[in-house]
Amino acid sequence: MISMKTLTRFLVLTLAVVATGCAGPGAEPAAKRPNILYIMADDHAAHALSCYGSRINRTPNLDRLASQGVRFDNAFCTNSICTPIRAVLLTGQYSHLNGVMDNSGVLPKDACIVPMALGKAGYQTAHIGKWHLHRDPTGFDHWDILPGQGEYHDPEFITNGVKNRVRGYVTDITIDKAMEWIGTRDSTRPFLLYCHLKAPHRPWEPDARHAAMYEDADIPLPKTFDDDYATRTRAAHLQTMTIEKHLTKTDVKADPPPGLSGAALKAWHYQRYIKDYLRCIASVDDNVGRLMEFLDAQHLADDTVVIYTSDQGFFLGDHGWYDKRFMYEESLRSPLIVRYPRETEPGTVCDAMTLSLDFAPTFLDFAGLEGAAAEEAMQHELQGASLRPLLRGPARPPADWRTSIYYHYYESGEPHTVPKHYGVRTERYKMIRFYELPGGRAAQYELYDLRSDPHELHNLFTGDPASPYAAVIADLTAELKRLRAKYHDPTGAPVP
Ligand SMILES: [Ca+2]
Repeated sequence: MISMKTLTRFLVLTLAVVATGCAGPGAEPAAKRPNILYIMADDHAAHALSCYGSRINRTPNLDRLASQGVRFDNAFCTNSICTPIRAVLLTGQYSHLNGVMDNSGVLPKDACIVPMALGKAGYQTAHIGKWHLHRDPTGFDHWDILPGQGEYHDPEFITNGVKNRVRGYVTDITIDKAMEWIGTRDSTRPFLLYCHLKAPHRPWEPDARHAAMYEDADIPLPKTFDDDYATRTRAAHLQTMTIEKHLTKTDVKADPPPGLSGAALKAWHYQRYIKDYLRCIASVDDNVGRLMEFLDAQHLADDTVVIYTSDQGFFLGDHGWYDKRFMYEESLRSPLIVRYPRETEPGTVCDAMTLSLDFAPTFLDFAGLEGAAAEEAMQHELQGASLRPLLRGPARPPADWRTSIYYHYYESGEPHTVPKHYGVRTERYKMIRFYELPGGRAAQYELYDLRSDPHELHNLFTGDPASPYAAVIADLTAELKRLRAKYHDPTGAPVP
């Protein structure tokens, strides 16, 4: 027997789907809902923000934002690479469900994405900056994107379908465009703005204002710069993303001094790369400060949820690498700062584990759509959880908050040759399974005790049933199976 309420809901839903391809509850004049300003950098590692304890740079504007809101210390991605994370962000689903598994993935045209649901709920929506989903945006009131990876200097944009070139530096321009859109929006309705920065993505081209930073001093080397991968599986030996051998002249922008070799050449590569990376971040930090001043001047700070994050982390010479992809901490972890004065306490630190999946339900939650209503509006299962219960601090997550995370990476080929892998991380342990190694090799595991080995230098995995880690491995294997079932992931070799 179908109740009248259920029937009505079904009819409303069906009509909405027919009309728009994406359901929603219609404009809701309910309690005042906040604006959402989501600022996402590209490849900005958490250990390159001073509020996360950076040893190599200062980020005063981002630090200030963190001091005014919540700093999440365990924010993780689900697949450490650019395009897939953008699809996770918009759909709230893992790569195997949203269809964008690697950087060549195209977001399906009929995908129901967050701006569609928030648009139906009465929000104005815009996407400004890097997009990288290989087709034009859909579902936004306004979009102004960098084609492909975008350019640092005098970049081309596509503004609501029209190509144009803008003189200047990409981070400045992206923030200018964000301010212009906010300044000219319909101020009677809340907004959702995705502001996606190109920086500090490769090839790390700084602007003139920051080009001379760090000129007179070397940046300290990371502790694991000379990791020899002694206890690791084949995967760490096979990759092609080393500071020593795989940075190109475009990356380092000069020929090395004659006669330099070995450790000295590796250190020279590192300095060339990391200084430009940090110079790009200095511009990001300045521009976030500029955007926050603008919000203050527009009297929008109290009613706007400001989020600063990165699509994933990055190796800053850690383990001798640049780039990301691996499930190791530097690449898995993102900075995540949320400020919303009506709900966050200044200076809160939250150590609950969050995932890229959580942004979609969070935005829907702020728009008044929770749980089943959020999934109804999106027309599919949302696999993450709203971060809103974590915002009020001090940091005790709800009793049912996740105690483990699941990760799956797919882009095994060139240019960086990181084999496909999935894994599970708990508060203390991480187990990774490289299930598809070249040459038909059998799958290999790595196990790390993050409490005693935070840099993941000592692989503890063993098949020996008498090992002191046998029980930990059995538990993590069971958890990995449980998570693959929970998230409906049939891709990759099954866990034996
Ligand atoms: Ca990225």
